[in-house]
Amino acid sequence: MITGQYTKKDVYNNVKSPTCFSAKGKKFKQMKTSKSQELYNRAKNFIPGGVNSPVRAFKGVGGNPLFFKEGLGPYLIDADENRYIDYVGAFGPLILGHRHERILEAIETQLSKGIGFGASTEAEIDIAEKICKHVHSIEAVRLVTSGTEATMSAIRLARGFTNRDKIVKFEGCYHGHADGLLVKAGSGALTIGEPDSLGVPSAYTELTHVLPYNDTEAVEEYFDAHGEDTACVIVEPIAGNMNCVPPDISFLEVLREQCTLNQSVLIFDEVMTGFRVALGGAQSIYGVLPDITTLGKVIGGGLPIGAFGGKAEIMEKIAPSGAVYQAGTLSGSPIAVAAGLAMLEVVSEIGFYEELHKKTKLLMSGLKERASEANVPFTTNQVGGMFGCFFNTNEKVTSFKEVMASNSESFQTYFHEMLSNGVYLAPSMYEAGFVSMAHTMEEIEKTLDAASVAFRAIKKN
Ligand code: KE4
Repeated sequence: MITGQYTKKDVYNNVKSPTCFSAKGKKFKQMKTSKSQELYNRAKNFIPGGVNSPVRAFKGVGGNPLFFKEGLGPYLIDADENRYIDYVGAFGPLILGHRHERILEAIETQLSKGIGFGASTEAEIDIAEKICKHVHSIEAVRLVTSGTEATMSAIRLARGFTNRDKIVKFEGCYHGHADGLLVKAGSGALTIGEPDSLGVPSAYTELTHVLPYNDTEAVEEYFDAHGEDTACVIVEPIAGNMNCVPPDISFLEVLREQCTLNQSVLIFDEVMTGFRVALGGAQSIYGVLPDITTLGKVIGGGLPIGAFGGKAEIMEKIAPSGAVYQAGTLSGSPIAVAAGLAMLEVVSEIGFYEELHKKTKLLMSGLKERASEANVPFTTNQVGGMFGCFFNTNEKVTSFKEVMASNSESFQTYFHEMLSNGVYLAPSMYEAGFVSMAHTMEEIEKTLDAASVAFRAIKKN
């Protein structure tokens, strides 16, 4: 069994947990979070909104954000020494859990040789080779330092390759905060109710066409009208920023067909799904290959990284081999690459994704069981170790409209009940959840007990 490299005693000995639950999931005590509150008040003096990324501010769930000080395996420990089972995993990168031995070792080894050189290293070739090996549509890849840089660069490349300006994205999908992509965006933009950001010139957004996710007719109609002016389509092959909404296979197939027909570039934004749902990413599950893939999160082992890669004939347009400029001071950071290489080694072990899928499936079916025991309308979506939970319906959720119909009230109760029972979920009903390889049956059982308390609280409201 591949698990996180931490021992239970590390978690239980050095952290007192004021919250635990009886076998029946009865909550004993509330969390004390005064230290987080104090830090939040201090943070607001120096940081806009007191956070360095909007979704962390708890705007989507109410209350004040927690400040964390430590992670260990599947656990997070906050400033008040409360311990939580973590299903955020830094929003996807920590597929092995916190402080995995192999990642720490790789970072320490690299640190002993140097942090960065502003010049090329052999390890960058190694990770590029691995990415090309595992993601079959990628023949050449450029490393950057965030998902936003990856998608922004991929779009510039698609425009430079096709000499066209129009782009297509999908409502509720989030591709980072580059100007032209902050149009009906998901994730934090949706959470704080600003899917279209202030400060983005209309000249940018006029070039961005937004279509409904999973709507093949809308795609065909769009291409009939604008196909020859369209540089690219960018899509999350599994939407993870309007909660978790898997694609209808026909949707991805029509995108591929229409882009080929119209010589537009198909970009799969796999920043979240890359090496998360399968070794070859979402594209290897659905059997639809894009022209460019963007990556991030998992490939950096938790350190700042992004990447965009694809067909050699497209990638060679990128400077210095081509005329599409793109650059980055810390691109290919030796520390991030060392962590990423260690990560890719562990996730490519036989049976890794099958085991992660199995654990996540157990959690999903357990949640549905507990919800129906409490008579709460509830459903889940899952792909590999990535999942989404929806209230107010027992039907499968396949579109942005259905996500928006999900009950935010119930989600907020659920979030806070789970939190006070030692389970940390993303503080927004528009985020996906993540199980890591460090989560064991013990954490899943405890999560389900906490969920029983939460579903009963929803029923009572
Ligand atoms: P970053 O620039 O945040 O590294 O990546 C942007 C991005 C691009 N594409 C996809 C599919 C993504 O999910 C993301 C970032 N994901 C969000 C979580 N849903 C980041 C969390 C945050 O904004 O704090």
